[in-house]
Amino acid sequence: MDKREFLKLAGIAGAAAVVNPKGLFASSSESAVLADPKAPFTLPELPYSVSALEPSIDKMTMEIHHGKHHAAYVKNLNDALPGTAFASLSLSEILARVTEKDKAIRNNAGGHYNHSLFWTVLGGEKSSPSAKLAKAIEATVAPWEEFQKKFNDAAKNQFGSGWAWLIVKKDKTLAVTSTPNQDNPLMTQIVKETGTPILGLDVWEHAYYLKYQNKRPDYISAFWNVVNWKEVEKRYEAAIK
Ligand code: MN3
Repeated sequence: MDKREFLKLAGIAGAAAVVNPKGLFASSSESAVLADPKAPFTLPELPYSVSALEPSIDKMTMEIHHGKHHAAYVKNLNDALPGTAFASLSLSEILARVTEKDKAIRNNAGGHYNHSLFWTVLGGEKSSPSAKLAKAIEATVAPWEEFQKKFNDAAKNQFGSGWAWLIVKKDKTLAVTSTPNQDNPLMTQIVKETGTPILGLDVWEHAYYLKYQNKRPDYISAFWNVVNWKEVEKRYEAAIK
């Protein structure tokens, strides 16, 4: 990144920090996925400063991951949509209808959705979910520690690039899954285990390599320090309605 781009990113981060000194959530970013936008898609602002997740997730990774990688998915999605049957659909409708043939839209709509969700489920302090969600996890997935191990294994064992998820299935029970690349559990034409994701972890190397290099398990453990359970609970409530 050149100096001007860096300053621009730093400026955005600075502005976010002023509005949100404690890393609390700005409603614009929070609603990026829940509001289910239509094209042209825009890069949601981070709901906290780029350094808010230090030391678990470092500032430079956040700058590049959000300002470059996520921005590229948004641009490429907007470029791929015109003239296709997906052009007038909302983001979740695109995910529900996309097939393996629609490569550019599959990858970039997935990339946009996944990262929009990811930023909002981060930014918390080391904590645990509310009694209601904790109970649901225990009842339908496993006791807490076993659930965490399952999620960690899903993240560790996702070969190459992809995501680990906690999803709410059609029958309202929860499940831990993973998807390759930028696939998402809402892609019902592509993914086997489908549902509404309420927590996701990006295990692409771009998400952790600057700080953790080849040590994906260390990044996965650090992730639990910054999960924003309030947001996960909000998504859970919306999914079981
Ligand atoms: Mn990523």
